[in-house]
Amino acid sequence: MSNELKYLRVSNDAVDDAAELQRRIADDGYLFFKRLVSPDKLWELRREMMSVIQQVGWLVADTDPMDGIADINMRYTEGDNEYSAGYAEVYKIENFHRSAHWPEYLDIVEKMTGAPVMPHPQKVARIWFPKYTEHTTPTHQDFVHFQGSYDNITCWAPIGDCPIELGGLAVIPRSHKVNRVLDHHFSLGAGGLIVDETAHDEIDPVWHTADYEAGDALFFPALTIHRALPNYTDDKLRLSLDNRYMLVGDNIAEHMLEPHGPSQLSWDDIYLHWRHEDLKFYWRKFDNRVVERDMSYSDKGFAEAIDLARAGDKDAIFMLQRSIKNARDRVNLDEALAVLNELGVPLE
Ligand SMILES: O=C(O)CCC(=O)C(=O)O
Ligand SMILES: [Fe+2]
Repeated sequence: MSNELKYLRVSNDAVDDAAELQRRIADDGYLFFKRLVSPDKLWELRREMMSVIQQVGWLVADTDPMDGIADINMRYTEGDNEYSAGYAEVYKIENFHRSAHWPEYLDIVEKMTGAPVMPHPQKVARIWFPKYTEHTTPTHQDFVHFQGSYDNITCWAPIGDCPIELGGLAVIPRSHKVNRVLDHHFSLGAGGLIVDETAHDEIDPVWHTADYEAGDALFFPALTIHRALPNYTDDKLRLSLDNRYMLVGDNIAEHMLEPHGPSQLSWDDIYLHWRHEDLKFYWRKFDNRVVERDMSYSDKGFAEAIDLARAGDKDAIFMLQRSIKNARDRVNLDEALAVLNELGVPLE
């Protein structure tokens, strides 16, 4: 592993010791387990998801879908309509949603929080193309995206093996101790918001990650600073889960009751061909407090992008072009168009 990256501490020795897990997550701001889930369950999920990914044309035809060999002419990401078209097919897979409810994940989140928990309705899969590194998920705290409560726990898990070069997740241990949401700024990467981890004296910006294997899982609360590593492989897709868990009865932001935005689907679209009923609208049985989504983080990012684009920043111009081309970020679309016209840059 390179000098800048250290290995995550493995907590398998404490899986049955709730008090110790609570101490470690409070101190380190994360918990990492090897093979928390039987790898076979992940391989099976991978087969199902990668087969759909091949059907939508993102894998090289006639290769084994398990190898995840990407057609690199098809590099798309969140925010592109082409990404949404493929992601929607993956997002309909019942077992993908069910995986967030696997008892292995739920039990350990209950132990580390010491309370009854449930998965957020919104599940997230990431399908990451190789050599598309400028779109890599930048350094951030999850609260700006998922909101609701600082007590939410994210679970990041590769669907298959994910060695460092495939671009897994990295965290800064103890960074949650800042105990507040830091200033995030415009970024081209997924989520669109970045924080400068070096700008805060309280944070020692040492990044920790792993050569992840199928079944491994990394958990962290909503204020822990993290990012994805770039996918430097020549031709491999990175496929992973990042799901969120909440304390039953806690606050949940309204958008987390909806399917993940890039899927562009409604729950009825998603449920159309499901074989079981138990997970359909399961959250309605729980008495959680729904709170309004706070748009200030993304609004600020967009306003910064407008200013940066005016100053000629290529990433910001690209983002504005993309939001016009995909014409669904209705927010501020007119402003984006005006800036590009002003600059005389083409819309694509
Ligand atoms: O997998 C990624 O690229 C981003 C994941 C992430 O930020 C998360 O799990 O919260
Ligand atoms: Fe995140």
